[in-house]
Amino acid sequence: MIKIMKTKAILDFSQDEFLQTNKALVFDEEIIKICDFNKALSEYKNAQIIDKSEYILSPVLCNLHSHLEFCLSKLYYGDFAKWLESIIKNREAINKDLLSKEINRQIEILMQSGVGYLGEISSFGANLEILSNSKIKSIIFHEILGANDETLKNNIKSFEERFSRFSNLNNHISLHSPYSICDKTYEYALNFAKKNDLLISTHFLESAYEKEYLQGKSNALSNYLARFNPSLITKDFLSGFDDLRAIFTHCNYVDDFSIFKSHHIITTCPKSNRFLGSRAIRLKNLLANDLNLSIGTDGLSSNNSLNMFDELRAFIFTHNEFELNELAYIIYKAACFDNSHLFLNGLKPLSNGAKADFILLDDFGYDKDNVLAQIILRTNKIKNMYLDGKEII
Ligand code: MCF
Ligand code: FE
Repeated sequence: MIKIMKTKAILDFSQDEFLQTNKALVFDEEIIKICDFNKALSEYKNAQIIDKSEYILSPVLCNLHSHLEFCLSKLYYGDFAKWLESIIKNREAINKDLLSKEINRQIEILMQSGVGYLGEISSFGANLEILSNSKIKSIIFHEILGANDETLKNNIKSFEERFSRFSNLNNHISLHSPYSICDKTYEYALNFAKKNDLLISTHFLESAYEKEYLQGKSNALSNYLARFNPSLITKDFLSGFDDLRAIFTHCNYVDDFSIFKSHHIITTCPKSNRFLGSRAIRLKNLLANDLNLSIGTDGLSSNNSLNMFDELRAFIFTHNEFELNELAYIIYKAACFDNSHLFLNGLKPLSNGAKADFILLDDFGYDKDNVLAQIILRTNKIKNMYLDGKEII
């Protein structure tokens, strides 16, 4: 059945005038169009009318990097090397039932904060069944790592089993990071991505320790990693990613972003970076290279909340090199528009034929120049979420 939703305004980032006031959205399972309410009424006489004229309609938010499996981990914050040691120690001691309950609770928190699209790293498969039954739309990045040939051999078996466990999931790959792999792990992951035409996600230059380690220097990270008998990769880490649909998370210690290709996506997790003792991403350099920015919460393993509005607020506080309203536009658009094609078969959010996935937000009564900053600063929960044209919140 066709529905006409009357709104206060629609945030349509395909337009320079992104704030489309007093518009209606016409949709069924998919978006039909955005137009004036009266025009919609006369064109679709039998449509169901939904009055949301007090609210602002926005595409759903996309959190492109999370680790729900680590949501019970109690870890050391403030120093990346100590944090890594604490997460590896903590891995064994997680109760399965408690973990499943908490993953479900955290998905609810994500959705209540507007997240309809989730890029989820799966390290050991504890999130798979839950996400295969969840209403949230997810891309699963199955993780592979292995610091030497022997470890890789064992890890491949588990990776391939996890990868094909749920065929209804949107299964892709994550190569963990440059410091947790050897040449064979790197080749295996990149070939697997190429062969199966997959998205590939990886953590890259997150900490100063990592950068030094890759330069062959010794520090607290290299001292800790030594116990895994690692063989450093001999290739330039980025060289194999040129033709891949790759997502690089963190990149805090990249200065020159021309090392990436224009189809690459860079995800930043502002709170995680602050909590693990890293500097913030050089956002001006990233934007100067016209790269696609995306935003992630990371897991509760390096955060205190998976509420996406908490993350957007933290973004504003950690990037005071930008004027407030300018930054609000960049990050809100990054969160709800720039990467959503990954979940929409390549279509843009709210465009004709795209799935009718959107949220309704309180209107705080500010004009166009200020509306996004106010939404980011004042929103804790959304009013409604529609996925595939159905109200689910
Ligand atoms: O993004 C953060 C920090 N950087 C790297 N890894 C993780 C993050 N949050 C969770 N992780 C996981 C990662 O997926 O920690 C483990 C991996 O499984 C560390 S290496 C065994
Ligand atoms: Fe991560």
